Amino acid sequence: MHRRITDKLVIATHNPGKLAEMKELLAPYGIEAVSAGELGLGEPDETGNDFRSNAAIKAIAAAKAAKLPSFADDSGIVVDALDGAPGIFSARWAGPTKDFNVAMARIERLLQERGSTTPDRRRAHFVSALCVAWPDDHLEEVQARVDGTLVWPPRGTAGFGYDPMFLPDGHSRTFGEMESIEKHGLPPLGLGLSHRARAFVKLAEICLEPR
Ligand code: ITT
Repeated sequence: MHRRITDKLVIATHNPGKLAEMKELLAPYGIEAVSAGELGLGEPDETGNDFRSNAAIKAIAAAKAAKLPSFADDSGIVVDALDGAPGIFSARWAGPTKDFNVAMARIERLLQERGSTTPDRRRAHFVSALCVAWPDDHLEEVQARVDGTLVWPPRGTAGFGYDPMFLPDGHSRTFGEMESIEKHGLPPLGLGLSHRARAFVKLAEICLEPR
């Protein structure tokens, strides 16, 4: 049985870009949200082998610490020509200073080394695994992806992480060139564009009611 989110929710992320998007996605549902940072919660080690298990690790740790239902996202970019890298290590490729210009340049260097210069050899997708965990161990889990092509040089200053390099299929502007509302691509603009918005639509279907 799925469980509805009815009361206060902890957003279990320390990434400000994600936090902003997760708050925007929740806004129409009238759920009071507080971030892990505001509650002073620590960051658990992400020891899982896939996005789904890392999202669960983060949501469960926050639910236990805050004694409240907690909402986590584990996400990343999967590059076909790099055998799926950086994948679950997407945050780590930015190093301790979280410099995504460095991480994007590393992807580009590796693509050049492999001769991946044409769009068909620069395919990638973002993945978002979302997990809501309750203190009594109940979990709700969903996952979604968005496919696209990697461009160089990066374009745009909106968004976060790898957004300036990612051109979603069917669009002429990168995520870095889109306002967050366009990146979400939710009605009336569409039925969900970004990996996170698409996963959120699935979560909303099973756990949320519009107010
Ligand atoms: P939390 O674990 O605290 O949520 P994090 O940044 O460490 O924050 P992840 O382990 O899930 O989160 O790493 C995901 C990385 O993938 C993130 O740091 C971004 O660089 C990248 N990423 C995920 N979603 C993205 C998006 O919508 N746009 C651009 N980059 C994204």
